Amino acid sequence: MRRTLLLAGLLLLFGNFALAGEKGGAASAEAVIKDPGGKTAGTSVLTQAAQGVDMVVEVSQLPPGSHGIHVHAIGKCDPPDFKTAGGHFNPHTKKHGLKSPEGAHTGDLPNLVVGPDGTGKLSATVVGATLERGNPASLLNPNGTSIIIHAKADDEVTDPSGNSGDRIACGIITGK
Ligand SMILES: [Cu+2]
Repeated sequence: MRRTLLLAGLLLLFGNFALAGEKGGAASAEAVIKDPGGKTAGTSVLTQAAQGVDMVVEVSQLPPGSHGIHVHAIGKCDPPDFKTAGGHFNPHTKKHGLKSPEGAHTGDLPNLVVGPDGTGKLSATVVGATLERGNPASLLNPNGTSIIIHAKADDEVTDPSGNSGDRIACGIITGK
């Protein structure tokens, strides 16, 4: 009798885990970031957090300096201009800029700083986003999303893109 109960309990537990996995979608995601020539310029790992999605981006072989970096609204990275990635991911219809009084876009992030050796790392949270599929704020929504790195720094206030210039690298965010 006790063994039967234990077995039933275990089945219930595993059943719930399986259900949570399906309903909640991926708990993590990744992106391979490529330059306009199709060469890998970096990677990103994204994990679900309480306030949004934690994101770590590591790049190499990029021009030194500060670069605007955002989550864009479409999961497409067609070279060479990466325009197919669309505008910034903005499910809550705010204005651009972490310093804007009417901001920010969910996809807005602090600038990525690339050192003299061409490498850089950014750890940030995509506040208000989720990896839960079926949620309008999901980075894994049916249109997909992408990470874009720009030629210039984002001034963090000018709508819609912070004067950050051309798109120099792009990576499609995919669930694991
Ligand atoms: Cu951008």
